[in-house]
Amino acid sequence: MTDEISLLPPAASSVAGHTDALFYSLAGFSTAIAAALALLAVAFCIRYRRGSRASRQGARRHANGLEWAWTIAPMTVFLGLFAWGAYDYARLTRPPADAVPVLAVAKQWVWTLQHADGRREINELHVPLGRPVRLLMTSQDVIHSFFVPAFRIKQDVLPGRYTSLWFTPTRAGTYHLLCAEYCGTDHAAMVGGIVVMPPERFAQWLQEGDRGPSLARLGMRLFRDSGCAGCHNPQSSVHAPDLRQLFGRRVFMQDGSQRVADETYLRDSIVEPRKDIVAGYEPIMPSYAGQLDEEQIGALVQYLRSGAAPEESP
Ligand code: HEC
Ligand SMILES: [Cu+2]
Repeated sequence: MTDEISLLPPAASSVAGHTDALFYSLAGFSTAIAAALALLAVAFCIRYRRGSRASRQGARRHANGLEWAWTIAPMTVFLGLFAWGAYDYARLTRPPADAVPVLAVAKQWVWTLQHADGRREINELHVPLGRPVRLLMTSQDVIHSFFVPAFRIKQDVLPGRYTSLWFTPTRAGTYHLLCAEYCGTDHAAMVGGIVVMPPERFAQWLQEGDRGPSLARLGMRLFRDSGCAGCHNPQSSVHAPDLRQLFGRRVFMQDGSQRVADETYLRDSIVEPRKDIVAGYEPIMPSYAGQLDEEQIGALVQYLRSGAAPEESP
């Protein structure tokens, strides 16, 4: 990292430049308008102070043109800034399809990060340079917030649901990972690092160290061992939906509503099966709340997301 003095930390992600441009523009316009108003106020105070000789002749009570101009001009500028911000924000919510998935579980006061291929990390996340990474995040206790200043990204991490965040790192190096939501006594110590490495080094790094089974594979085992397969296998005699290719599809509920089978929907189906009953089925699925931890639920979700192939692949 640089030791030069600067207003913001280094810009190390693909969105950082856009965010900075917006920030500086907003700061620039606000400063310009505040300065103009202050200058005018001071100038008029001096020019028309009591006892000054400045002419008061011909003062108009109302200037329509001026009123319109100073209402519409700033409104246009600030609506423009709003549109610009909304455009950037929308881009932040749409991860590229080829993003590398990582499961992040926050708890007081650590970050647990799990790569799809099974490598697990605490308070540190290794990522490949130039490749988009998508975090699927949840909390085991209170609200936390995943904040990487150098990437200009921040997202709350909530118990009981998934939020996500994506970024493409554009500079190798190590960057601060902070929790940006006061989450208890050791909140200030809930810090870590994002290590951005060239893709070849990253591939090598993934092979090293202790690795568990991949998330999808762990999910597949849980699917078998927790009894899901007993009902959901296509061969099962229980009348339960086939979960293969469910991910991303539109699902019809008994009450006539529709849901898209995204990660949060899958999570809800496992933890609160009574919340949304799929049309045409009996509400016989037991809740797994309290029986599976967030990592296990994350693994099941990853398995269902990957298409829920019943065979164990190597
Ligand atoms: C006793 C049988 C049974 C077991 C065990 C069971 N389910 Fe279900 N599941 C069902 C039925 C029936 C439905 C459809 C009714 C509903 O929505 O609750 C369902 C619905 C679902 C849905 C929503 C499906 C859709 O088409 O939208 C998902 C996802 C799901 N289950 C996953 C799981 C997972 C994962 C497990 C294991 C942790 C599991 N189920 C265990 C019977 C079961
Ligand atoms: Cu926290």
